[in-house]
Order: sequence, then C-alpha cells, then structure tokens
Amino acid sequence: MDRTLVIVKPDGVRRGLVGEVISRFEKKGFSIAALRLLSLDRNLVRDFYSPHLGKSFFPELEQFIISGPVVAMILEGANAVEVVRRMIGVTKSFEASSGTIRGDFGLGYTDNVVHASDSQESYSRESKIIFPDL
Ligand code: 3AN
Repeated sequence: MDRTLVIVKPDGVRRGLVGEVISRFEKKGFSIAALRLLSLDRNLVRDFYSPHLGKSFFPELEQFIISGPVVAMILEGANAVEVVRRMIGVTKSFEASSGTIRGDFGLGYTDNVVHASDSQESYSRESKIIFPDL
C-alpha cells in the first residue's frame, strides 16, 4: 500500500487543528501507520529541508518550524502522495483552493499549517528522518 508523510506544522498545532487535519485524512480513507508529537531541532531541520538550504527564505522557515511542537504521521492508502498533496492545497495558503486544508485554514506562506511529501523520493528521505525506527 502507498504511503506518505504529513506534518502538522507549529501553527497548526498551536491553533488546535491537529484533530481536524487527521479527521480529514481518516474520512478520506487513509489509515495512520505511524504518529508522533515531536519538536524539530536545527540539525534535523537542516536535514529535513536540505533542498531549501541556502535559499533566502530558509532562516525564516527554520525559525518557524522550530517554534513549537509538530505532529508527524505516516498515512497509508492508494496513491497516498498525490491524493494527500491535492488535499493540502498549494504552498501559498492564500492561493489554496477552498476545500483544501491550506485553503480552509490558513493565509500564510511559511506558516501554511501542514507539510506533505511531494514525491515518492521525498517520502523515502523525509520518513527516515522523522521516523528513523520504522
Ligand atoms: P510544500 O510544503 O508545498 O511542498 P516547498 O517544499 O516548496 O512547499 O517549501 C517548503 C516550505 O518552505 C513551505 N511549506 C513553506 O513553508 C516554505 N517556503 C517555500 N518557499 C517559500 C518562500 N518563497 N517564502 C517563504 N516560505 C517559503
């Protein structure tokens, strides 16, 4: 069965959206294969967001993502990567369609409520960082 990684970012956790986000994925038919609450430190962030290291927005992204705990999960279901990306909406929350998580719950760019792997390769890389024991 296909899998993907979802992270409710610090803004989503602070705003009490964890249940709402998980509920949407459960209702869609995904099952939760792993779930954890954790705080990312700088080393982990540099590893996780290595494709963005050195970009102008990286310091802001790093500061934001370590600003509070996140809730990470591995979701399992058909075409998980593609379906979940569609359900979260585009990166800029203020441009995300209504009906998507970012479209319904956010206006931010850096603070855009959730992260989800954008490819199989990203899933393999990211899941090993967040769930090293799986
Ligand atoms: P997505 O999360 O939709 O896959 P990515 O991987 O391009 O988007 O970017 C990772 C994260 O970095 C985004 N979720 C967003 O928080 C932040 N980000 C990306 N580009 C910018 C930017 N130009 N300015 C501010 N934050 C950005």
